[in-house]
Amino acid sequence: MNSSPTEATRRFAEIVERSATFLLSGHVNIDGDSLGSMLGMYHFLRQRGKQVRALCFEPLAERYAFLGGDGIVEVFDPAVHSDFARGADVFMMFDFSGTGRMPGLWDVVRGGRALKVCVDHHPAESLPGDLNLHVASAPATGKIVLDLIRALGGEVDRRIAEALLVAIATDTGWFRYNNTTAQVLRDAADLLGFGLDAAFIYREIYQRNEVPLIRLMGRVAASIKEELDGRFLWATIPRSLVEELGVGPFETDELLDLMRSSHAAECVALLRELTDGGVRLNLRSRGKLDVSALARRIGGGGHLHAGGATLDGPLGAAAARVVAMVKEALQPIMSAGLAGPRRTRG
Ligand SMILES: [Mn+2]
Repeated sequence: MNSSPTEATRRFAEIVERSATFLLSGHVNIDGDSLGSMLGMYHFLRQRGKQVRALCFEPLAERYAFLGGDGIVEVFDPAVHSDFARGADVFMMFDFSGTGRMPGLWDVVRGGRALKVCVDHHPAESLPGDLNLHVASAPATGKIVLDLIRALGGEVDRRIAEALLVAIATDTGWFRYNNTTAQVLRDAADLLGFGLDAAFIYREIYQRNEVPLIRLMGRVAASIKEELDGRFLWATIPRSLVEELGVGPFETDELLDLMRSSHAAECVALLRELTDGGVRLNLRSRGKLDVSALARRIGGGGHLHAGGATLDGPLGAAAARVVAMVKEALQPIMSAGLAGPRRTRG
């Protein structure tokens, strides 16, 4: 937060008290945390009788349809939303601080009268808000929102609980990543207590694969390259393969998880050729290598353990650049004996 967390929370409470209209925004390619934290705040503000609109930048994925966000979250359209954006009392952004990740919207908001509030947990060198509710230690932006609602004496109801559980569960990899603390599980237990069905939510979000995508994962897995004795694994997803197999829109988290399941891999990289000829890079690390720092060097960002960036094509050249960069960063860590295959116990 900009000052102390309690001071920032107090300022937010004042802002909610005196403001009537709120515009909320997720980031482009919205994920479970950005959407869940935004919807949690939406329902809380509506409880308080505020006028609220929530925006994203593409139709919501089917995996999040059960959250009921479809009738609430609107796809940003300058012709429809610019007047509201310019006239709103408060603008809030969830789970990101880079103003480039809300195409077209920041230019409208910046020129308007709204007080800007950034709610985020990603490491950032500078924050764009007039108030920044920034908690880098939070496991998810949804956790920041949960604490705000609690601090402001809001009533968590089933819809808020479901939205915030999705935010926290997705950002912790369904409670498997190392941001899963005892407090995370206590919060999740509280939220589940509102009558949520964890197995149903898991199925809705994670078990929606079409067979062509499973085939794609097989083909990509078969093509994985090993560097530095398997400490670094990487693979590419050419557009031609996606077309050949007839794969619809998809996310790459499962493939990254599969690659990261290797016992020796300290870092994995997946490069996906986009329809516009660009290349989306996703990096994952076990923690010795800060992949968000690497991603920032090439115009991206992320966390210590997960980073991403969009590069210029062609795919082969982008891959060569990334492989060279990761090897150069990983080599000294390995030579220092800090990373290596974990020994079998006994
Ligand atoms: Mn997040």
